[in-house]
Amino acid sequence: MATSISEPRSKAAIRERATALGFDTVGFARAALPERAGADLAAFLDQGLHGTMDWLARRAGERADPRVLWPDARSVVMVGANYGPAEDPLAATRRPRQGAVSVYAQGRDYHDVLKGRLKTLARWLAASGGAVKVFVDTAPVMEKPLAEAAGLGWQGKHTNLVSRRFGSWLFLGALFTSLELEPDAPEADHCGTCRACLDACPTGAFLDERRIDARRCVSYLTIEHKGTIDRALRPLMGNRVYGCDDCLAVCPWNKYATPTSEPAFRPRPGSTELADLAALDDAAFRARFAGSPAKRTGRDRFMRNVLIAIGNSADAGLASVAEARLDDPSPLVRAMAVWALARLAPERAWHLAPAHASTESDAEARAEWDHIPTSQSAMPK
Ligand code: B12
Ligand code: SF4
Ligand code: SF4
Repeated sequence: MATSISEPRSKAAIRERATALGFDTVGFARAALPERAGADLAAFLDQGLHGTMDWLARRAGERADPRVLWPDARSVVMVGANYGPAEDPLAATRRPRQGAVSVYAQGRDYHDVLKGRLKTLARWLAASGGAVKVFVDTAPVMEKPLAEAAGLGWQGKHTNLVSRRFGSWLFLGALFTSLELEPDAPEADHCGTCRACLDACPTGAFLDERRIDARRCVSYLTIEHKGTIDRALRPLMGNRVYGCDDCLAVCPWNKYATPTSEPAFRPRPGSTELADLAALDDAAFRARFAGSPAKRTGRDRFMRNVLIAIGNSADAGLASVAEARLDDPSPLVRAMAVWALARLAPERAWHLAPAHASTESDAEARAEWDHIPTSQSAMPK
């Protein structure tokens, strides 16, 4: 049943409390989405643009309507946390001997940081009546259209929320409540004729304005996708080993952004040299990325990404690093090591192919060996 708001849980008090907890922007929306959001989600899923992210399809009804997810919900408090980088993220994509880790994954896991704060806010709110639930990223909630409705920003042509104050760099979180709170005015679209983000995508993942084919997005490929990566896409990924920021980084609204003041979101120390990353075994990977979003892929998928970056480095000095992974316990890693070696030192790969191909037990890793020409004259010069 809906509850009426009474002091001290006014919007001003909620905003003040959320700000004191470290959120940089706060807005209010009804617990409802424009019909378009559900229709767009259905079209996205019908066209298979979500790839293997079956979890997006599984609870689409709840995603498209907050009241299906939680019938008591009346209002949504949307919060944003600024994770603005101190350095242009594109600079990292121009250092081929290093792996570029996207800005959101360089610090502590934002899920933990935001959820902890939202839970504190929720306890405070619930203490004087009204039920509450909090969500960050992983629940079936469409956070971007809700944030747009709450006035935090608008969904730019790259589909992410853009803020006039923080540019592309806001993490989003949602607090659903049974309280009736006056919604804020939605933010208008300020993209105009700009299309910088659409043109910046290294893999051509945008079908149109605000329509993304996630299967081509480097963020999906490096984080969500489990197996080997399409041969045609590998060269386009450059040195991006975890996520991608290109479409976010080129947005002109970033000129108003400021580096985050939250220590948890600042880059953690640790080498990003590809040679060092490629040397991580399971235990070293866990130690290096404990508490970071990057731990999500696990060592083998991360190593797949590192080997693709090595293959794209055009640095023959890294060929021995790829060769050292040819006998890795993970077939996925072995497969990408073959690809990387063949890109950097085709002759060496050709010499090793007969022995390895005949003993390789994994079909996908063997298929990578099979791509190496059998005749030396067919080798690239
Ligand atoms: C699935 C997902 C992904 C997938 C799919 C991306 C996507 N755009 O959907 C992948 C793995 C590729 C991904 C990548 C990234 N993600 Co992500 N992701 C999500 C997640 C879990 C769900 C998003 C979703 O519902 N997608 C479904 C599709 C249908 O939604 P959509 O693209 O927004 O589609 C809308 C538009 O098409 C839109 N639309 C709006 N106006 C108009 C107008 C017209 C004319 C049309 C045609 C359509 C249209 O309608 C649809 C619904 O509103 C959210 C968290 C959450 N629970 O919301 C985080 C989230 C969106 N991701 C986030 C981030 C940070 C990223 C990355 C930047 C990470 C990185 N650096 O690598 C990249 C950015 C890639 C990109 N350009 O989108 C943040 C974004 C914060 C923000 N400021 O917007 C979120 C909100 C997580 C969080 N809590 O902070 N992500
Ligand atoms: S995150 Fe990178 S790959 Fe994905 S849509 Fe944006 S620019 Fe393209
Ligand atoms: S880069 Fe341009 S088109 Fe893309 S979100 Fe920013 S303002 Fe909009």
